[in-house]
Amino acid sequence: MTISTPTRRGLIAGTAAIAAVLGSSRIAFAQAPAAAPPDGPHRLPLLGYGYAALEPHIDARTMELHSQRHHAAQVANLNRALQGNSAASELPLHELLQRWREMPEAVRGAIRNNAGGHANHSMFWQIMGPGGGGNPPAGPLLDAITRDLGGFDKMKTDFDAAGNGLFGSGWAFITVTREGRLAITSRTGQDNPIMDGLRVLIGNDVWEHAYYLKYQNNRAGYMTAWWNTLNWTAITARYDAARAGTLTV
Ligand code: MN3
Repeated sequence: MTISTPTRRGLIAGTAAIAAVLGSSRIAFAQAPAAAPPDGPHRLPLLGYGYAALEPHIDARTMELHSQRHHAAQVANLNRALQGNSAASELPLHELLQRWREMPEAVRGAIRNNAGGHANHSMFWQIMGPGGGGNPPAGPLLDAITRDLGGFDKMKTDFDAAGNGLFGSGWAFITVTREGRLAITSRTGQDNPIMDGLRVLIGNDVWEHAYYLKYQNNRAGYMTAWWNTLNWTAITARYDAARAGTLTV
């Protein structure tokens, strides 16, 4: 069946909203290309904006595939890995990440990769949005960027260097402490600083699936353009939550 993108997007958003009310993951994925996941505690979050909202910096097709195929598969695989493990299933995602090394050996790798990917992508969708880049940080967050990262421009340069310096797939991050201190770091695969007891302010996905359709092998070009997608209102809320001790993933 061929239907227009806006219609299909509406169906996905609508069914996901119904599923949120009914608590059924099967309904959430009924119209999505990804296979229906096994029942489990984790759900694919809604983007909160359309697939085309971040153009021209990130194209609509990439956003659709990235969220509805790549992220959806990680949620499904995480739920599958947690089947039969009621204790781990009850853990909030950030606690599961902090304790992945304690998981049964048979599912430890799957939990590490898919819980990491679920957290990373959930953060990633949240910190981007339409009209990004036009409302730069101010107040305590800007003060912290100046104090800890040498200012806004140096932050961008050093963050992009961290992402461009990764061999293969991974993420660049800015971590934030309970005291509001910031630091730039990176991880390979779907690992993240939450696994080390830290919290993430922002992160950029430098797996090729995040940029290859539009940028091909030009990771640096993608990373430069990505700053134009950031929703600094959402990021400031994350900063405030980190200092209040309520930031999770
Ligand atoms: Mn990704």
